[in-house]
Amino acid sequence: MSDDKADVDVLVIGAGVVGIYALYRAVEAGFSAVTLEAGDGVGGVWYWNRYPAARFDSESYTYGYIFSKELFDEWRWSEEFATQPEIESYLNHVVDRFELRRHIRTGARVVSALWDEADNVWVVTTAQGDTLRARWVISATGGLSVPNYPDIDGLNSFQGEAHHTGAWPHTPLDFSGKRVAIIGNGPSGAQLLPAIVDVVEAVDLYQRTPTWTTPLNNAPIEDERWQWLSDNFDEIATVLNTSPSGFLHEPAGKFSTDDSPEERQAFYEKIWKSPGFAKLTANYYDMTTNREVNLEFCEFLADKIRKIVDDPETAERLIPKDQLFGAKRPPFVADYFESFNKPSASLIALRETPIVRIDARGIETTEQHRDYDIIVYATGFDFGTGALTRMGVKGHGGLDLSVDWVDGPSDFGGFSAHHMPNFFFPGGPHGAGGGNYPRYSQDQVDWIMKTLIYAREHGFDRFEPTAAHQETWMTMIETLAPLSIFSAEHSHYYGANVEGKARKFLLNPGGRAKLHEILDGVSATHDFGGALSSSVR
Ligand code: NA7
Repeated sequence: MSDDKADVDVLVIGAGVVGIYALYRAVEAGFSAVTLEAGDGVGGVWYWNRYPAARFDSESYTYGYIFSKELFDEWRWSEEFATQPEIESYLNHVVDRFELRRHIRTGARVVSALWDEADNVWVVTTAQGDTLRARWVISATGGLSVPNYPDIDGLNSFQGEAHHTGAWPHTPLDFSGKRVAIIGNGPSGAQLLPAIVDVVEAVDLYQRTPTWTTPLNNAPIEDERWQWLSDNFDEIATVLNTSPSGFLHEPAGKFSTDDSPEERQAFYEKIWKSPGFAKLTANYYDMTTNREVNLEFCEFLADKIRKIVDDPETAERLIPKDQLFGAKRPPFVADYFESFNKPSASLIALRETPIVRIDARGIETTEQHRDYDIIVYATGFDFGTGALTRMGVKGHGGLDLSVDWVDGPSDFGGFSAHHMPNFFFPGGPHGAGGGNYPRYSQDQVDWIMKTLIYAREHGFDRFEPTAAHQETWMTMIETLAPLSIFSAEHSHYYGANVEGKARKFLLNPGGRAKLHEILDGVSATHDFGGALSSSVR
């Protein structure tokens, strides 16, 4: 019992990468803490996304936690980019290693969170009807946690197996000899296709918008590499904690104009062979700001696709025609384009032949009907706001967060909102910048936890960003959003993939630098510019 009004000091919602970290920090700081997790196990996206070949495309040791050198040393990742089972094991290991499991209640989906003004607590209720009263709520419910299903006529009439990549069954699906449809070619669909193409009878990839998929360039982590990582932990942690991207990739250190046209082609070849996100973070400085340079790189990538894919018509359909590299979140996957050379794989270009309906047997496009045993929806998520607006959150005066955000989210720091006192949502809308998600969320959790500790020490029990704080933050977002590389308005970063969702930029275009600048400004005064107050009058 935290006090006579609250059952618990800190209530964390979600036991994914961010929630586990928030719980660890809360317990470490001496707060009483409970986590409510909807799934029957911990891991968040790494619990739900268990489709074949689901894996990191950030390097394992840069995505994993870096708050403990002991943890870093004792968990040896097998690959530069680990697969889902290994990641889920890792997160379970962390929970046990730091004795967090006793704080976590799984199978506890939050269905309402009501601010009780009189008692200065949140009253949080689960689907089972359990209620907890918490002084502070940290909703680590994830940016990519609510699956988005396409709005297709007859979707529920299919009689075969149908699964979303983000809500994959625990019993492994047997693809051998099956006729399979994959709808969607983002990172999830692109990972799945090469993993099943050799065992299925047939697999059709339904592509709406082509993507600039590039090779992941994964590798096992050999002893020597592991030793180097361990020996250099402090330097690595410093880079991950301070670099704009939260990655280790060595910057190119030059602009495109520093190289001749021939040198640029050689450089692009090197980039093609580099790991994961290095294609963005280690590319020319002006790759993300100079359209001509970006188009030149796109032409290089288009040539790669033409060389890889045997059928010229399929190759042309796979090449994005009006999309800069990085404007949509690019998949980094091995053997994606190569898969289309297998006799079992076909590409169905939905811009030419849209889906008309799904029926009991399969999918009908304007061109033909195809029968399937399995349909996979790799159609992404209700990004950023999906979980928060479905949780029945009501703040000051019963203000419903889903109503307040009907035109898109307004927030402060990507983790708090005016009218929602004592309610934090690290990793939420405007939380991530163009970089390594856990590193951004870690910054937010650290600031939240510092604030809670400060509040405890200085007699405050309320935190609510003022309207002015929120305006400063949102002005930054709106001013910089058009300059962001992720500014393709048709992407999920604008909410464009969800039918009826307001179009609003959902990342932090100012990155870590702006986040810290604005947070430091707020915490510079004793009461955080009026954000901190006491309910005791
Ligand atoms: P993404 O990246 O959002 O990709 C979803 C894919 O599904 C994308 O190709 C979409 O096409 C496609 N999609 C969505 N709705 C439809 C409909 N109605 N019809 C056809 N195709 C559709 O999700 P992922 O799961 O692949 O990746 C999510 C995150 O995981 C990613 O950001 C990384 O952080 C890792 P579109 O491009 O919208 O035309």
